[in-house]
Amino acid sequence: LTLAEEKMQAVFKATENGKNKEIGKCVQEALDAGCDPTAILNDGMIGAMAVVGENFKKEIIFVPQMLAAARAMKEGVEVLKPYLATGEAGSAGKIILGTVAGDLHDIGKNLVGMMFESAGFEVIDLGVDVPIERFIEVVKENKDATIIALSALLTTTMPSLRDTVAALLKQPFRPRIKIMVGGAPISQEFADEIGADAYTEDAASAAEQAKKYAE
Ligand code: B1M
Repeated sequence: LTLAEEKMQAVFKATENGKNKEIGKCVQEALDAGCDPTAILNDGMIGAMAVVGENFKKEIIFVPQMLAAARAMKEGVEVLKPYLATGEAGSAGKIILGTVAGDLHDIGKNLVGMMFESAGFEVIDLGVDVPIERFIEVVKENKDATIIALSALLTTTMPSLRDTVAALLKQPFRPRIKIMVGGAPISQEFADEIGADAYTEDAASAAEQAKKYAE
């Protein structure tokens, strides 16, 4: 193994094993060894999360370990952030972002928010488990917002995403708002079915799509 490969593996292991005190150092060392920041995110941390998810499904690990891995990933992303997000936030427009009601997963959403900011958007992040009424209230309050971005990570919260989109479509503010959706169980087909304006697979393509809307 080259030094870079070794450091990348250390990031993977620290994420998988939920080493939130060590991950920052691992990420920094991988950067110093010349690893590409996007590769550290995708192959290192997101790759490790896929293994964590698989091991959870097989009941090799349980919720506490999954939570620890999530914490470690968040710490790692903090170190990586300056290398991934380079743009100046605020000039491209305003986006309201959140994970739908019933769903507590926020790592993907946070990456999407980071990429939006990097693409020049101001992001109002409402967090996780966001009730439909809250989304509506915040869109009403922010008359200059042009995009609402919804994340859902569970097959069991796909109906919640559907309901949120349905409620947004009925609002008088609908014409000024584009509705973007995403998350692991979501597909283009599902997005079309529920009437969302756009589905994107990952954080980088979400930012690309938002930029197209802002043109
Ligand atoms: Co959860 N969980 N979890 N979990 N968890 C999954 C999602 C799961 C696939 C694991 C598995 O079984 N293999 C599974 C869902 C299965 C299903 O839906 N059928 C699952 C389950 C079952 C659960 C619980 C029900 C477990 C339980 O309690 N029995 C429970 C539900 C809690 C709830 O939400 N109500 C639960 C809880 C948790 C933790 C809280 C412990 C923790 C989350 C902590 C946190 O987020 N702060 C957690 C974790 C960490 C995971 C896994 C391991 C990792 C998720 C993650 O952060 N991935 C996950 C398995 C997996 O994903 N492989 C799993 C990394 C992240 C970067 O990817 O979020 O997919 P992701 O985001 C991607 C894209 O999806 C996309 O961009 C990102 C990449 O650039 N994207 C968008 C996301 N949002 C977007 C929005 C867009 C565009 C793109 O536009 C608006």
